[in-house]
Amino acid sequence: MTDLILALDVLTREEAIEIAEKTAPCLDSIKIGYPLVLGAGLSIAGELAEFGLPLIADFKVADIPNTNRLIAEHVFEAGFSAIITQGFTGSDSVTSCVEAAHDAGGECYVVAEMSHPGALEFLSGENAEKIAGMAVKCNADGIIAPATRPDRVRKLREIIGSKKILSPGIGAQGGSAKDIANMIDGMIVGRSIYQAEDPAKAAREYSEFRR
Ligand code: FNU
Repeated sequence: MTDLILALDVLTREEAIEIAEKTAPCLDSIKIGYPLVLGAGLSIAGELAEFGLPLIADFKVADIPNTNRLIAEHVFEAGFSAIITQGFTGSDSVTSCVEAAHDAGGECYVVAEMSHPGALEFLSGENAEKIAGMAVKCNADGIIAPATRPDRVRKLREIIGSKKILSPGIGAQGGSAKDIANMIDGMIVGRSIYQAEDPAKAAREYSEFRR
């Protein structure tokens, strides 16, 4: 299964609800992070959860184990069903997030390699592969890997086996849904849907790449 995940990085509650209403029928889950939560408050999570889709918290948590756990507990209390954590902080910090997620009946995804060009400076190659291996050992539910670099997704898939890969970078960042969809478990698409003239139509078009 390749899900379609909307990255809902709009800045107000009104925009968020409007886009969610238009696109929800074509989505498998919604991902929000700092742009919307800082704009609309954490209560937006509960409101979006009412659409009945899993809600992913993209806070890229990157702290010591105790702080990671405190953040994760807030996230799941707020109505999220999954959390994204950075992996470069190491296995103790990642384990703390994974355990907090599983204790709450949720999931935890670890960023292995980011999708933007700057990721190549510190967060790719051998380091990304080490993070992917660690994510498996820490019992994470999956990793985040770049749709902008299908060759890297292929390499990271070899490391993580059947764990899930959620992949941002499709559309606005140059990645192609067609090229990547059959290699991953979730296509994360933001601007190409929520900034489209007709977001419902854009979501419908991306949903055709679901497997
Ligand atoms: P769009 N995102 C990303 N690359 O783009 N979480 C990563 O490596 C990563 C992410 C998020 O470009 C980004 O923050 F780990 O408008 C945004 O929310 O389609 C979304 O994925 C991509 O948005």
